[in-house]
Amino acid sequence: ENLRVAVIGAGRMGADHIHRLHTRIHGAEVAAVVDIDLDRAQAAIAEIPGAKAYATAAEAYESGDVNAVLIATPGFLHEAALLEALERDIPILCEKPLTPDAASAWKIVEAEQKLGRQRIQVGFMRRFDAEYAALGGMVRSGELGELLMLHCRHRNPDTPPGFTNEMLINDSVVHEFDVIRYLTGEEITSVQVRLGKATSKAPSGQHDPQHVLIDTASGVLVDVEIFVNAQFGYEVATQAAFEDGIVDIGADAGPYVRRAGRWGGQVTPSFIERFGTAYDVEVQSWVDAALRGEIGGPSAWDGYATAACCEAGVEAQKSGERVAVVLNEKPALYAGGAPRAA
Ligand code: ISE
Repeated sequence: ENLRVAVIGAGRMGADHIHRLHTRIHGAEVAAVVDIDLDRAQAAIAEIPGAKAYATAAEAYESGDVNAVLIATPGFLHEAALLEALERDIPILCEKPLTPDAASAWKIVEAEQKLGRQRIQVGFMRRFDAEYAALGGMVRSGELGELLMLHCRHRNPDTPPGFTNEMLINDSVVHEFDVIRYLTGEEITSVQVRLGKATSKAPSGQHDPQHVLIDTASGVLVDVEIFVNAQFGYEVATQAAFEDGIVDIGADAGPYVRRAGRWGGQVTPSFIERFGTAYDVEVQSWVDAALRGEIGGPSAWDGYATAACCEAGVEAQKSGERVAVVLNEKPALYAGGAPRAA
């Protein structure tokens, strides 16, 4: 039978996933949307006959119409939503971060272990981006020799209301933490954050940009420019330095236009456009695996490991010191590692 999905959170990401599930994903349908703002919930399912809006997840689960859940609320609300979903023992796709810190993420890992099988896939969609997947293949094939360094640029035009200084790390750089683990196949061992001259375009409380220095277990040197009030548009790009070559991904694409004595093209406006196809591949991978009783991407362990990196990063923001990332023992449930994107 198809997945009948309850989408929790009808904000920008939830509404985009609802549209995706309804129009592009096969094997699943939107049965319910959950949001405390019922008007927003209703608006998100206006085009979906039969879908119902609820103020709480419990009501959606009790309706009997739901056999899977996509959690798209802000990260600080994920712990309660995940524990409630695990109680129902149904397939779960949880938008990143799993939770914002290591202790709460570990609670989720323990709860899933108690269930005895993996139900949680975490929404690190970059693993499903064609260029990141291809770069991962080059690392694994060894065709360019050993990977030595990664230079990451993560630029957002601006931030939504309530975006805190800590969220530069646990909501934005969290993607780099996961994709570094995915590309290298290793854990991250330390994080350092450098603060310099700040843009006047940042809302109060944010120090933007920041330069994040990251080491992996084998010593791959990573630097991340996180710049979330960059104004010009959205850019997520990575340059990988191997022993025998350099690989750049994330360059602007699209028509090169010459008109009225000028040339140019369009910069992607947001992650919705930059990673639209990656989200489609990610959600389809989740649905296909869930219909087999499996997960189709990053696991709760990946969510925990990145949460531990985020915690170290937030500490490093404050101290200016290089902070070690300390992980609990990886439970046997996750021994096989996250399935790799096709
Ligand atoms: C946002 O939540 C995302 O997931 C985007 O991919 C990322 O670029 C942005 O910085 C995050 O806040």
